[in-house]
Parts: sequence; structure tokens; C-alpha cells
Amino acid sequence: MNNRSIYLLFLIFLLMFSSCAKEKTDNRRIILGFSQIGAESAWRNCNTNSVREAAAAAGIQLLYFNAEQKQENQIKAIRSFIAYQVDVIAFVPIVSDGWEHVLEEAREAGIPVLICDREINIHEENFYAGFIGTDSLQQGRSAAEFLLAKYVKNAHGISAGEKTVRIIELTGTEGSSVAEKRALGFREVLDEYNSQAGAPKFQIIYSESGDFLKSKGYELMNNILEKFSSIDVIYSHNDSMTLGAIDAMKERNIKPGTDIVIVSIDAEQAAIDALRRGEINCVVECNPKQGPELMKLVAHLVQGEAIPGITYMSEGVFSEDSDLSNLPPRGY
Ligand code: GZL
Repeated sequence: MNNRSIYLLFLIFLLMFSSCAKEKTDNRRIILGFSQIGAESAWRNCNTNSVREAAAAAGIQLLYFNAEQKQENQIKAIRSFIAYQVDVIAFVPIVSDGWEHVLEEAREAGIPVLICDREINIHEENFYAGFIGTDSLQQGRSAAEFLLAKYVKNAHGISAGEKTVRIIELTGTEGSSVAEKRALGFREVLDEYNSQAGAPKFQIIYSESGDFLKSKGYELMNNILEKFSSIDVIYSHNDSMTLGAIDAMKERNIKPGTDIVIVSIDAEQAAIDALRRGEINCVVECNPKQGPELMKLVAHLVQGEAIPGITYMSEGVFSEDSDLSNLPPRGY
């Protein structure tokens, strides 16, 4: 077969492919494929609702898949989005590793991908269009900074060199960027402080994953209270596990927030209510309402416009010293 006929064949293939490829006309609705990890916490459910409601408000057709906490389900969903030739793919990576192949497939299909909420361990250019989520490293730092303020600056029952502050850590899903970074940020601040001579030492005496689940937080706390007789602080990576741990403490007549200082992350309504009751001492906010910002990024991508590599949600810190009187309902 000579070059001319090969070229003609290629041209026919290209015409066939382009004719069956999705014709993007101005009046056709944008189609967004969204793979969510599951429904493990009030935070997650609010995150899902935010995406659903924002897609509806933006007139974007949402193909939604709940992976039920399984990465393989997320990969299958992304492959089906590719087959369906959606305009944009967005997903919450349940863990940081194992996404190279499916992202390569999306790239070959020419479909832009947005990483939502949690991060992945791929940093080469153009594997995905951008990340929208929260700064979990800062959340870990904020949790530690509260403890420094409480124990050192406010002299909470200890002074320099007097004792070690014994910390239990309940971590989130193993292998998730959020659990890794909340642990890292927390340690960075405490390690730096501990390196100062004569300072009271902050020591993490035990750390175990509760997988962001309330039931596991309860189970872990019961085991921990059997194992350790002297605990000063519980640092929990999310409110669901914290609330389970509080139930376990109360069953043993331990006063959460008084007998044991509690620092939690998310700021769902139930945790803010516990903060108001003095059962939690600090709640670091993690903002789940990412839907509207996500839809703006989708619209930019469909128009072929550049977007920021990272879009962080705004969030704060609520503690026992905060004025919560004007805090509106959390919505999750
Ligand atoms: C945080 C998010 C975490 C929440 C948990 O960005 O990925 O997952 O903190 C949720 O409540 O399960």
C-alpha cells in the first residue's frame, strides 16, 4: 500500500472519528462526570450535596457515581465517563496513589480532569487540569497551634519543663492525602516547639486510623482507654471519629473537653454544638461546600480558558475562646 492510500485511509478514519465524536454545540448542556468516594461522614454528604446543587444551578448535566469507599469503583466510573465522552471529569481521590493509568486514558481522550477535595501523588504537568479543595497541611498546623496556645501561652496547668503533654491521634483513611497532611502539619508545629530547650514536651503516644468513621472512633477510643491510663489530648482528623470517641469517654464517666482536651477537624454542626457544651476544645474548619467553585472551573475548562493549578476553599478555626453567638447553622 503506497503512502497516498495510507494517508487517505487515515483521513477517512479521522473523519469517521470526528463525525461520531461528541459534537460540542453552544446550546448543548455541559456534561460533568463526578466520582465521589462515598457517604462516610456528614462532611462528605454535604460535599456531595454542594456539587449536585451547584451543577443544577449552573445547568450542568451531572453524571454522579458513588464509589462506596473503593478506588477500583472510582477508576471504573472514570473509564465510563471517558467512554461517554463527558466534557470534564472531576473526582475525589480516596487515596493518593494508583491514578496514573486512568488519568493517562482521560488525557488521550482529550477530557480535562479536576481533582477535588483530596490530592494525588502525581505532580507532572498536564496529568490533570487543577485541584480544588482544602489545605489539610494547614489544618494539622492549626490544631497544633491551638495546643501551644492552650498549654504554653495560657499556662494550662503546666509550665516549661514541668511535664509531657500526652497526645492520642485518631487518623483518617490510610493513604489519603488528607490524613497524611493533617498528621504532618500537626507534627511540624509540635516538633519545632519541642526542639526548644526547657519547653514542655508534646508527645504523640499513640496513633491509629479510624477511617473517618464515627463507629471506628468509638471502637478505637474504647481500646485506647483500656490501654492508656494517662491521656491529656485527643487529636482527631475528623468530627465523625471525634463524636464516636466522645461517646466512649462518656460511657466511662470521663468528661470530654475537661478531663481530656479534644481537638477535631471539619466543623460539622454536631461538633460545633459539642464545642458550645465544652466537650470539644477546638474545631478546625474544613469547608465541604466546593460545588459552586467547581462549576466555575468546569465552565472555564469547557471554554478552553486557563484555570489556577490549586483552588483552596476559605476556612477558619473555632475554639473554646471563640465567640460562636453569631455563627450561622453549618448545614452539615
Ligand atoms: C477532608 C475530607 C475528609 C473529611 C472527612 O477534605 O476528605 O473526608 O475531613 C471526610 O469528614 O470523610
